[in-house]
Amino acid sequence: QLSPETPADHIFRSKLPDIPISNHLPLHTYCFENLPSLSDKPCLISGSSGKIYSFSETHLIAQKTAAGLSNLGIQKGDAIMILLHNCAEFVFAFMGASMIGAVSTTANPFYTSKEIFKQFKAARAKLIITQSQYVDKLKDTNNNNDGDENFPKIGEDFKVITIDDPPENCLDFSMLSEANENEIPQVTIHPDDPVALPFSSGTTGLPKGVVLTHKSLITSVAQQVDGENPNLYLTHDDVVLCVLPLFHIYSLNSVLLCSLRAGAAVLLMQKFEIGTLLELIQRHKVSVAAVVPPLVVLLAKNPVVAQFDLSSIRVVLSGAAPLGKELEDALRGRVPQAVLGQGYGMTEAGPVLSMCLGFAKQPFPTKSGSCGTVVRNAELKVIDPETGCSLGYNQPGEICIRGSQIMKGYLNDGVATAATIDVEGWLHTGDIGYVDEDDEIFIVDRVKEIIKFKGFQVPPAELESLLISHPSIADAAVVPYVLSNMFNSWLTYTQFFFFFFFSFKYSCWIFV
Ligand code: 4UU
Repeated sequence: QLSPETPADHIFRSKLPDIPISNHLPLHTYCFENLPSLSDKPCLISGSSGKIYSFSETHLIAQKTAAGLSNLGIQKGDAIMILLHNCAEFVFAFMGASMIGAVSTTANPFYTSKEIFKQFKAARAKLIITQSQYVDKLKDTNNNNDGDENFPKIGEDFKVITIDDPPENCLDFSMLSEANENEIPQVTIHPDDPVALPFSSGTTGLPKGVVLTHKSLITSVAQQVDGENPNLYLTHDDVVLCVLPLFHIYSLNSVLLCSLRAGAAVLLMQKFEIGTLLELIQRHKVSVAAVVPPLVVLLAKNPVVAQFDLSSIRVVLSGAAPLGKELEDALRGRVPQAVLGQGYGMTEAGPVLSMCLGFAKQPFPTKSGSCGTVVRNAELKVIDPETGCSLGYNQPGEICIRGSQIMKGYLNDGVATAATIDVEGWLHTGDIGYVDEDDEIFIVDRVKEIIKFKGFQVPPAELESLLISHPSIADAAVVPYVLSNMFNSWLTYTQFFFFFFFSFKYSCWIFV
């Protein structure tokens, strides 16, 4: 509903018609809705071991994991932390938690002890699922946490489960995956209950918990893969590359959840190595590759790529950072048979705002450099950052999105939520872009603080607070500075000016 002050809002919509979305269901029920017709089809393929889990096996182990989590005392509304690289156990844990109405907060296993516990405490998590090699970071040793007396202790204050041989006081993942699936407690899940809690700093400040509900994630997945003409057409015969980390919402949503829903197989790669990646693409005939621009650089420019057969790839989806036309053209030379395009996402937006319509079942022509068209069942507007007035075609301004897919809000942070989602339900992205006359979105700049490195968020506020905790540092400002492609885009031009501005103001430079 429009308020009287904004009668002339120019709202952009998808070229695809709206569809009915089953967002009254719990996420796991929605994702496995087509299980009867998929049962023996490959669902998860482990890149390292070659082990294949069918859809029915994946569903059953997720159910067992749900029962196992419940046996360990995890109840509806509780949070668990998944601190894993891509592996089948990640999927069992995430879906298992959903089945008992619990929430998964996902984190990078490479985080420092401090980073992990900041998120762990903010999420009030009760349990961590990880690998034995990271357990040392979960102990109060090596002054990890400045001698904090309230530092939580493994086994006493929280449980640690490892997917390999458990160290002292930790439990083996088989405690979960071999539990009796008939012991899953009966829970009623409301569409507005949280299911995922990724952390993001959004447009400003430190990382905050982003509350994504069953409804938001189902809506986002449906916007991509449901309907007679899905925006991202995935079939039962597709093998989707999962090299981007599942702890980030891009891979969790657009790779894992979309593939589960659409009945495509997911090829899980635990860690990135170019030779192994190419070998796996060739061996498993990967047909859909979700990537980020630094990976596009490798695929487009690394000479080793020419030695592999990549002819199975029919779709390359790039997202999380800008992809220049030159790079896209260079990649086209390597995979001439594939449709290349972008998705544009933001954790808080559920995350997908727009997706290339060249990926649709009945595709539309698209331009390189575009981030796609706004997803269906959603509204997008571009506003003048000064006046807040909505702008028409080809006029750059702040991109805002509205729809059932966006986050419920930041965890326990009403102020930050109100600064991001306005009273009319518009989520303000902090990205500057425009929509051209063919409804394609182009991002040209950012008005938010966040720096992105290899598609990952680097919140300047976090580095600044770390710097000023040093007794000899009075104040600090962290700005991005990309030497190699400084003159390639308007984005980096702006960064360049910022860099000079701060260089004069402060005498200490941090390069990100
Ligand atoms: C220019 O990066 C993400 C999510 C990305 C995503 C998800 C599902 C991409 C495709 C997909 O299918 O989330 P965050 O929260 O880590 O970072 C959000 C920010 C955006 O606000 C924007 O500044 O990352 C930037 N960004 C992009 N920038 C994301 N995608 C793009 C893009 N081009 N394609």
